[in-house]
Amino acid sequence: MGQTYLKTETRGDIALIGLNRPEKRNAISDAFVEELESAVTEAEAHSKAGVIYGIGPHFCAGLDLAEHVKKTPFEGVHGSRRWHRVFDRIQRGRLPWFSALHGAVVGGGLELAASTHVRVADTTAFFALPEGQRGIFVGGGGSVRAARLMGVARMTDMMLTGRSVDAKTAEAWSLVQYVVPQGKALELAISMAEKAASNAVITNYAIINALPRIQDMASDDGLFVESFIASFTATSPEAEERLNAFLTKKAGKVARPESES
Ligand code: 1HE
Repeated sequence: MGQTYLKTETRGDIALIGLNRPEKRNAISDAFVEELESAVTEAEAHSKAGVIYGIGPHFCAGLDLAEHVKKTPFEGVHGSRRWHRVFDRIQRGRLPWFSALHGAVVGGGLELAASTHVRVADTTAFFALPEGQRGIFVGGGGSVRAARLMGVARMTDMMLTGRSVDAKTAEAWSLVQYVVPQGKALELAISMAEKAASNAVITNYAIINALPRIQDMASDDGLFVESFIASFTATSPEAEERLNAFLTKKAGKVARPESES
């Protein structure tokens, strides 16, 4: 399939997906989200981790409002469910996804970022949920994912007041895990994706699929499920090989944090 809204490439084990509609600030239309789904499917077939980033001055301006004004209510439901399907494929699929964020990360752009597993913002990034001003609601999973990341009180504030928050605040709110100088987010996201790609595939799968589900369970249920996943991963041939590599001093030790070394 030819690419209209994305620029994709493979670098070793890493799939890079660039949102590539800069003239519309990477606003996401129906065709755009479908192209994203195809790119994720392709990445799952050939890569071990992925990075999503924005091309142009912003990461993503969210829903394509020009397309949205023309929708009937039922088309809107289908549209939202399509976003859910694609973003769920990212969050609970086969690959760990890293996002590199700069400029506007707003509305559906924030929902897309929230479906990735590790978010790296540069200092130009700003975060907002302008749905209140537009007379709409989040429809790309934000009420579940973004609310769980930052807490429902902060999300309620953002949606009611139109508050825009900077990268440092987003980090303090757990909306992003890293803040780096301007222009450095993609580099860090790629280097972390490379690290994740070197993990055991089964462990990565368990991390991205089990952790969010266990979060939704009662503690006792979560602990029970954890035991099965722990045993299933630890008894895999790959785990045996990796454990023996450590015991025979062929695998690296855990490093101290850089600031303390
Ligand atoms: C768009 C969109 C869009 C820009 N849909 N066309 N999202 C929003 O409410 C955010 C709306 N956008 C903005 O506030 C600003 O565009 C930005 C802060 C992101 C960037 O500002 P700037 O000065 O760099 O760009 P610009 O001049 O505002 O926009 C450039 C063009 O992109 C312009 O079109 P042009 O034909 O006049 O050149 C804009 O109209 C166009 N554009 N954003 C369509 N979003 C699943 S539910 C999710 C719900 C939501 O995502 S709600 C939030 C929607």
